Amino acid sequence: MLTHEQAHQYDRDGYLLVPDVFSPAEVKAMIGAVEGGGRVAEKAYDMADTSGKNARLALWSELGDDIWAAASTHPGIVGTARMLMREEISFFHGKVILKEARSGGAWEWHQDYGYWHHDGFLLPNMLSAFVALDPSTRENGCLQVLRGSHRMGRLEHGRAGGQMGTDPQRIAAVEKCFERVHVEMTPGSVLFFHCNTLHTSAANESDHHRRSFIVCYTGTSNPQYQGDSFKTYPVCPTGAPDAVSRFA
Ligand SMILES: O=C(O)CCC(=O)C(=O)O
Repeated sequence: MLTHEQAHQYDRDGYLLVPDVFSPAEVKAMIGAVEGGGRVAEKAYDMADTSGKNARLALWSELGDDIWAAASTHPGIVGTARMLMREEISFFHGKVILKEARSGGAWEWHQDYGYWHHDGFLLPNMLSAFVALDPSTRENGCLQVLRGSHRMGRLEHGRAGGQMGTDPQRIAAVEKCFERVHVEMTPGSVLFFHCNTLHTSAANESDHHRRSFIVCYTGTSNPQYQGDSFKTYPVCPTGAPDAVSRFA
């Protein structure tokens, strides 16, 4: 159950870290699914950072019917996301980020709404839930956020390697005004962050993988403009609390 203080923190900071949403057994099952093929193997591709290293990810837009669907509908995530967004929510997409030991590339500074605005979403009432599958540390390239930066609204994004990033000059100025936080996470914890929160992560130079599952939601009332019509999304179902471990 989310406290009033946690909701306030999210509104103020643009992110909220919730420990131990998933048990060690559930994390082990998700790691098994990363290593065992299935959706992750089918969908994985590289995304070059500005140094030419590759951030690797597998992304899908269908909720599906596997361990990732169970994780995306986990009551600890869906219930919290719904309360943080103050409305009914819909599943937008899920992705596994494979930042592998010694090879995983960086993510350039960006806002998720920098991408999703171009997908036609009219409102920045969207959120990501980042689930740590390995310990996520400074050494292996944990997520970094600028605390409170969501309050600036959407910034312009341009090409940054194979990614989209915010203008480096603008970021240099913004960084002087907002605290940079390295979000170190234990496996099973979840970082909820607003779609306009600026975030980045460094390449993984360490000997330890940094893998994560990120599930993204949009407010069900958020219109997505597509050509001359609007796409609507069904309300995200809430699954059974133990659904993830059933895939172990
Ligand atoms: O996993 C990371 O380090 C960053 C991923 C990210 O920013 C994204 O998928 O938008």
